[in-house]
Amino acid sequence: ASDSWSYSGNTGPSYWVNSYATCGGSSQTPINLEGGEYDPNLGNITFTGYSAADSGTTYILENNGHTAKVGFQSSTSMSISDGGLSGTYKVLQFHAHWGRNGSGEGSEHYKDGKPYPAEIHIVHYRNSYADSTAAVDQPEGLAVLGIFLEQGSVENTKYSPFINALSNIPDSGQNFTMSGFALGDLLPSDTSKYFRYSGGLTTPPCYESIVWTVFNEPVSLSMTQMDALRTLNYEDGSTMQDNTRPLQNLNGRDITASWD
Ligand code: 1SD
Ligand code: ZN
Repeated sequence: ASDSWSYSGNTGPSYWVNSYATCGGSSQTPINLEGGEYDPNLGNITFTGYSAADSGTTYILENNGHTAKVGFQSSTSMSISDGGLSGTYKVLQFHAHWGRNGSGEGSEHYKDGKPYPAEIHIVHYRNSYADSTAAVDQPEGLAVLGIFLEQGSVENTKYSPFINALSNIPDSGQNFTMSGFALGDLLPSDTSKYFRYSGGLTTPPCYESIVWTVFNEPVSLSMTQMDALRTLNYEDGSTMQDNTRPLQNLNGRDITASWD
């Protein structure tokens, strides 16, 4: 990627605000998720088209210099609704953030003051907009699902299509057309328990346009699967890791929870 921002040095997170003023806003992401107040209006999210591969779109895996991302064409039928969302949101892409090993920090959100070693983001845009570009800077234009990853002792075969394809995109700018798989395979088994708050993109230009949902239950990957993320390289050839923005201030925002 030829973007001028990165995760370290003089183009790192503390400098983003110089080129992207919104990164200095008061509703930024990520945050520590703690003390969420039960909101009975946050019922189960409805996942449409998540349970099988979508034959109407292509799954394009890309090393964009900041993350490993799987992008979908606008023809996808995959979407989410309900769960307190005001409308239907179509899937755009998913990607990951991770640290330097499988046991330490690496997630963007924290839970109760603690990070997980990695985090998946499934990005959706509101279907009342013509496309994701129109939605990306609008209030509630995007809805992102955050999934904490932890390291366990067994291979998670549901994640294998994504993890095993990473070997095709070691370097920035590379992409690879994957076989389809069920997006629902990325979700934790219990999707009824989640946190909700208003925030933004964790990357420049940091638009405050995201309805954030972060699931309480993490998903477990094996050490080998976690390590596969670190076989990718940044544009300068160094190992892609610690692609996480530091915690941002809550500034009085409400964090709500879907469960008691
Ligand atoms: O980092 C992603 C960025 O790549 C883009 O997908 C953006 C939405 O357009 O979202 C951020 S994030 O907040 O999901 N990390
Ligand atoms: Zn992200």
